[in-house]
Amino acid sequence: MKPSILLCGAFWIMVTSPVPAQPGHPEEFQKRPNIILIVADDHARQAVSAYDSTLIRTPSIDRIAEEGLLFSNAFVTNAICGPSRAVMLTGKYSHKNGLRDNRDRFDGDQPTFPKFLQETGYQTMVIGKWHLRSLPQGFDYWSILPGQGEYYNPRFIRLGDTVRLTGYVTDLITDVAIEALRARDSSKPFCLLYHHKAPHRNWMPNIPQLELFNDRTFVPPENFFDTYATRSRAAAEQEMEIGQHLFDGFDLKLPIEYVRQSGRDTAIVPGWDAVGAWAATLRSLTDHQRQAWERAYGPENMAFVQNPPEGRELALWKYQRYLKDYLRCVVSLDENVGRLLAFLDSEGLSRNTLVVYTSDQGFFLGEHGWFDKRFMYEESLGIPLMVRYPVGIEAGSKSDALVLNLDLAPTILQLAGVPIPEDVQGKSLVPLFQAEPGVPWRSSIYYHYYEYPHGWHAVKKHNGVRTDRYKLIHFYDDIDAWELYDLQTDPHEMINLYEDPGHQEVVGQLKRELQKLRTQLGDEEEESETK
Ligand SMILES: [Ca+2]
Repeated sequence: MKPSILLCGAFWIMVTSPVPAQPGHPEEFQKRPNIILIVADDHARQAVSAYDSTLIRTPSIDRIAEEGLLFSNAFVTNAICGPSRAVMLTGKYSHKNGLRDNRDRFDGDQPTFPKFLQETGYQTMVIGKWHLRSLPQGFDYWSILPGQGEYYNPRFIRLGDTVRLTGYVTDLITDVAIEALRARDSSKPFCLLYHHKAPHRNWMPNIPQLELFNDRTFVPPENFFDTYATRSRAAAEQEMEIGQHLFDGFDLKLPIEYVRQSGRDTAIVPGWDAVGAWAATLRSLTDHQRQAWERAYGPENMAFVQNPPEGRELALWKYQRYLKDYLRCVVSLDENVGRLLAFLDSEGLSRNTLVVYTSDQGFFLGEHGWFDKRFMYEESLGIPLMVRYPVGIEAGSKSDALVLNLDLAPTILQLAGVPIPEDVQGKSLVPLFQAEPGVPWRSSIYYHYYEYPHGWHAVKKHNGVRTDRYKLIHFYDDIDAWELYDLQTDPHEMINLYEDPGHQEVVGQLKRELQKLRTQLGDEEEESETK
């Protein structure tokens, strides 16, 4: 065990915090903090105004950063849903926690941070998205969405019993979370995993947001019509283009009769009944909900059906519909985060509660022409990450350290005063809570994506390394291709420099770094899988 992690969190805060102790409240420095881990699903940094206010304002989420610490270089180790959640729970890479892709089932018998907290006196709860196939372990209370969950009138599995609630999923997850906090055992610190479905596909907004942005036309990213020149065929061979791979019904909400007649949706993902899924979703709405939807989408849908755009115009039409629905879901998410923060204020809990906001990965909002995630490119690799902990973090702090979702478990354990097990691969972020220069930190991150050829969107297996300036990616399996990007001169990753004579030294350094990380982290399986 490393010496630094023997320090209990509360003690560490007492000895190193530059935040002065509040007169009359010395006891709060002795307390174990409450913990709330907010995880959105597929929430891109481009849609969090603390990072970028071009598309949208997210005042409640931003509040966490304004009153705490914003990480500008936070990433995932494997940009896909279930695997990222498993990484957060265990502090271990996918090859160690066993959940490499969404097909795998999480082995709930393994150690997780909620289990350690529960064993050491925390009241532990998980509410909302879970998506790990096995049921939660290590929680005193849980109420989770089955699988991907539903936006309207969703089912929850509450301590093993399935119940269906009427309403909108983001509101309901918040209602259940606040209810659970009200009913908590206040003699114990609590740890709440507050996990949203939004803004995951199929981006169904809540009724109050259905017509939001109707008067706006969003400007697509400059590389929306990317031709994938200079890159390996991995980029060109994906199946996640807004222009081609969104379902007309399930994703774009075009009328079901039109979708049935065109027959296009049935060919996009063979074996998945996209039309049936959309019809079932519409049937699950109440009369009131269906009428609101008809009012909101009806006129624009009618105009589309009467005169369908083609070619580039069609791709741009899809981009507007996709992005607006995505952002509408984010607005509701932001409002509900605001509700939870207001509840903490009203209960006097804000000061001694660590609040973390993040997403299970980033997302493409039209960059390279795409939706979805998976690639090691910046938009899906990067995540929003901000932490608020007034006892130990000065408001308005910022960090550009290379941090990972892998680091959340050890961070939470340290703050809770629980020794971090030696086999945890993440690093506690607590040393970064104080804006002191010279904190020893990692200079590169390691990434590995596995879901190919099974699974959706045809993104090839790849691993890679990213430093503060460069990124080297190796696509393997039915391909053997390398890509190198200079993020300083090419932040949108359009120019693959792998073959560039001027970059061979960098290539060599990064290959050595990649090999070093794979050895250190015990991830040597790639060769045996390469065909
Ligand atoms: Ca996700």
